[in-house]
Parts: sequence; structure tokens; C-alpha cells
Amino acid sequence: MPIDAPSETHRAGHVSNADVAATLSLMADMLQILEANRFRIIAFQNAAETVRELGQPIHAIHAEGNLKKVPGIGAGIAGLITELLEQGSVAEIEALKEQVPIGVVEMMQVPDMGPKKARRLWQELAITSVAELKAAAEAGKLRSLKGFGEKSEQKILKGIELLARRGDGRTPIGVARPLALALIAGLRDALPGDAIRRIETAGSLRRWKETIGDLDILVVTDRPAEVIAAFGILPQVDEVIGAGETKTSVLLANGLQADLRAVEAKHWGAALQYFTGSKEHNVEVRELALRQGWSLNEYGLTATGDGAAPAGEERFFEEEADLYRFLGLDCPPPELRENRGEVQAVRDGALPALVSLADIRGELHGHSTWSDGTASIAEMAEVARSRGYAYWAVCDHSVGLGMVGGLDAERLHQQAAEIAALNQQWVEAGVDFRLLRGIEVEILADGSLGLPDDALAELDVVVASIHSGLRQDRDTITARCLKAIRNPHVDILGHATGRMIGSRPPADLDMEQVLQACAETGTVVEINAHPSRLDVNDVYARRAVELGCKIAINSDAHELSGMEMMEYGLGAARRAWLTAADVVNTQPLPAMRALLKSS
Ligand code: DGT
Ligand code: CA
Ligand code: CA
Ligand code: ZN
Repeated sequence: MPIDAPSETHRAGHVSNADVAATLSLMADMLQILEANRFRIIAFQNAAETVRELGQPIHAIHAEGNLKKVPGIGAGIAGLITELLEQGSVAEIEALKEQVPIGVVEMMQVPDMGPKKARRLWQELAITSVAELKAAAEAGKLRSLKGFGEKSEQKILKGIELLARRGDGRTPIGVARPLALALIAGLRDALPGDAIRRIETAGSLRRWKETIGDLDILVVTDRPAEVIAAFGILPQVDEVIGAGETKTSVLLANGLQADLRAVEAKHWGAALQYFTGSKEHNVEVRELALRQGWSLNEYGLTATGDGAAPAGEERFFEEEADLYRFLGLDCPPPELRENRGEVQAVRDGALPALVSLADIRGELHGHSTWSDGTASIAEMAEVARSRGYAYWAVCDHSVGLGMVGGLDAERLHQQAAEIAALNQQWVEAGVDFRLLRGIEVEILADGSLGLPDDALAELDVVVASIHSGLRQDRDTITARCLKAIRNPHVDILGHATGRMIGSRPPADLDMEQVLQACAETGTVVEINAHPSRLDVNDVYARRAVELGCKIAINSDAHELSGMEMMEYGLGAARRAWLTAADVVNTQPLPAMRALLKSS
């Protein structure tokens, strides 16, 4: 927060969505430790998640008087957010901080700790921080507490170590997904062919969230003991932290936890539904079920007696879709299950037909050895063709990007000759594939571009992006970006925020202004599919389309395997509710070209 905040309203503008979400989460945590009303706790948890993923600045929503219209934010929480935005703090939270030491809240982050244990350690042993907890466990002081023993002391120490090792505790999907697929393949290899009847990932991975807390794998087997034993000795597994008859939890070498659950075939539908989540989605579905007289859990439905079926009667589902159908709902794609309106849509039969890999006809951003790529244009084109694409835009870096030997106007001309020769071959051979001439032009510190307009004017596709000066202040970097968007030759805004998941925060852009400018000028917004970028993210992509923008999903490939990252971009696009019509590179070449601003 700036020290020289000029006015109350300006200062309020600097309370970010992340700040508000963190405050709401803190509130939920403190209420949990104080054993407050469960529904109040859930309300704060849900509101925190909603705010964290909002596509618009919350202070803008507040300024328009629309806080209470945000789904999941009731009058009470809206009042609290208002207080935070206007005063910079919330009286109720300040009062709670007097009651619960902040260190006790932090203790809840230790795996397996939870509010109940944290409360007891605080109340009964006067432990008020993670550091004190560690010291007490090392000194063997926890075992004096009823229900705690030497084993739980070791577990807590292990948990504290893990907490330090894994930072915020979440793993980028680009790391987690290959690990999950390797675990599943390894398990299949290790067991006789008929041991595993079904196996699938659930949880956030199945929903294609950009970061993964832990892996959830479900399996149908007649031999759970064998499967659980085999899972624990897979090469990726570092340590088994819990094994029961139908469930085991392991830690992988990188600190990621994986939970494997064996379920019966008749429970598969309900189990997959339950463990796919999200928790927020499940809460809504459970409520719908209850209204029809059924209580829903991970095994199936049980009649409450309030509906047509007699109390206690059970229903099981081999398929997830059967469960939804029984409740009169369409089965929502996992990517939508975030309680962002999908429950209403499945009730109304109004689910969108989400874009999928089969819709993708080409890519509009990728690199070759002409800049920092590792493969030639011809080699990259071969991969694009083998993926069934009809076009691939050669978009190497322009000059203006310090470290890379970027292209100037002269080298761009030389490159044009190589591209024309390749295209000529395909024309002659009657092959329906074309390379497009493009550039990834650098948006310089002042918003001018790395190449002059006349050089850009010759090209089929211009992607403009920022690679340096990402820490400019909000007004400067927003103005810089807007200037590039307003250039008539710029077709696509590349990886807009510049974030690297888990290592570099997004630039402090006013994304609402940026996306509005894209909509006004017809500039396509990129979802950069690389799993460490996923930029723009799902929330901004959805907002972009709401504002009238088109989207391009590009893998930004720098090597032959780079185009395989497309699936992560599709995950983000699907989480953004995008259909093929929202995405320019689902169109055949002439139609795609017509959608570009410079066409
Ligand atoms: P993560 O692991 O933090 O990336 O996120 P998830 O969604 O994979 O969450 P996780 O692993 O804690 O649980 C997997 C799913 O199990 C979750 O999405 C929904 C379901 N689930 C877990 N705990 C609860 C719960 O307390 N209530 C309900 N309704 N569902 C739950
Ligand atoms: Ca999980
Ligand atoms: Ca889990
Ligand atoms: Zn690039």
C-alpha cells in the first residue's frame, strides 16, 4: 500500500481482491478455532473463494453498489468487505485477533492439524505459534495431552517440515498432471490386467485447476489390498503416510500428496462425483438432492423420508451421469464444477458446449530457431500438421527483448522467403496446411513496439507481449498495455499478465480496462497454454468473453514437444466456459483471418 495515499477513495482502490479474500479466510479460520456457527464459517470460506476468483476488482463492484449482487456474498459479508475497503480494517476481525493469537491460526496450516487440534494445543498447552509447536513436539511435551502420543508428535514435526518445504502447498498442474498419469500407468503395469477395473483422477486435477493441493485417485478393484500395497512402492512415492483397507495416502518426492481410494463398482458414480468436487459445487448438489428427499454422500443417495421414497431407501450409481440424471440434472463437465453458475445451468438444461481439443484448427503463437526456439520452422510445421492443424503462425520474438536475438525488419524478410518456400511445397502437393507469417512483438517500456508499423503491416499475425518491466506501477503498465492494444496492427495480446505460476506474480495491470480495450479494438486475448503461464487465466478469459472479446489458445511452443501443452490451455478455456465460437483458432483459415483486427 502506498504511504502517500492521496485520498480515501484512492487508498481503497489499492485493497486488492487477494487482500479481501485473505481477510475473509482469516475470519473463517478464527471462527473455526472459536468453534463458531458452522454455517457462518462456510459462508466466509465460500465468500473468500468467490472473491479470490472474481474477474473484476472488488473495489469497483463496491463503488457501483453491487457487492450484494455477487453470488455467495450476503448482506453481512458485504458489510464487512465495505468496512475493509473504506476503513482499511474490520472492527470485528480486530476484536477476534485479541481473542485468537494469529500464530494459532497459522498452526492450522500444518497438515492434519485442523482447528480442533490447534484449539486444544493453544488452550491446554498455551502453544501459540508454529515455532512453539515445533519446540514442544521436539521436547516430547505434546504427549501429555489426551489423545496425543509420541506418534502424533512425529507426525506434527513431519507436517511442519513439509509445510516449510512446499511453500503455499500447491503444485502447478503442469507438474502434478504428468505425475498423476505416471502413478496410474505404474499401477497398471505393476498389477495383473484384471486387478484394476476402473481408475481415474478426481479432485482439482480432474477440474483442471491451475494448481493442485493434492492428487485424488479413485479405483475400482476386487483386490484393494494388493492395489494399495502396489501403490505404496511405486518409484515416484517417497513415503506412505497412511494406509487403510480401502484408502492410502502417500507423499511423492516433490512433497505432493496423493490419495488413492478403492471403491466398489456400484459406488463409482457417487464416489467420482463426490471426490471430483469442488466442495462448493458439492454443497449445492447436496442441497438440491435434499430438497428432493435424498441425502447424498460418496456412496450414493439415501432417502430422508421427506420425498417420495421411504426413509432409508438407497440408490447407487455406476456412472456419475446417472447420479446427476436421477436428480434431474445434466452432468456438468468437471471443469465447470466451481459453483460459478453451473448448478443453475444444469438445472435449466443450459450447459454450454465447451471448446475441446477436436475443435482446434491451428495455432497463432510459436517459435523457431529464428529466435529462441529449438527447432526449425519446417520441423515445427511438421508437428503442427501431425496434430491435424491447418495452420501455424511463426511468431518469433522481435528485437527489443534484451537477451534473445530477436528479429528486425530485415531478418523478418529473410524469414518470409523460407516460409513462402514451405507454403509453396504444400500448395503443389495439395496439402491443406499453411504457415502464417507472424511476430511476437515486444511491448517496450513506454508502450511502443519493438518493430515499426510498416514491418508489422506486412504480417498475417501480430502477437504483442511484455517480457520485461513487469513490475512497473499499475498506472504505467496499464497505459503501456493499452497503447499496444490500440495499435491497429496488433492482432493478439500475448500472455497478458506475465505471471509464472508459483514463481512470478502477475503484473499489476488494471485487467478490466485492458480487456475492455481489447473488446473495443477487436484485439484477440490469448490464453497462453503453457502450464506455468495459463495467462490470461480462466477468470479473466471468462470476463474477456463477457466483454465481447475473442480468445486465442496458443501453446507458445519453443520446442517440438511444446504443442502438447495445448491441453492445459483448453483446461483453462473450459473452466472459463468458452465454446468453440469464442476461440478464433477453432475456425478454418479464411474465417480465422477474418476475425483478426488487421485483416
Ligand atoms: P486441492 O486438492 O486443494 O487442489 O482441491 P480438491 O478439490 O482436490 O480438494 P480435496 O483434495 O481436499 O478434496 C477432493 C474432493 O473431495 C473435493 O473437491 C470435494 C470432496 N470433498 C473433500 N472434503 C469435502 C467436504 O468436507 N465436503 C464436501 N462436500 N466435499 C468434500
Ligand atoms: Ca485434491
Ligand atoms: Ca485429497
Ligand atoms: Zn512466445
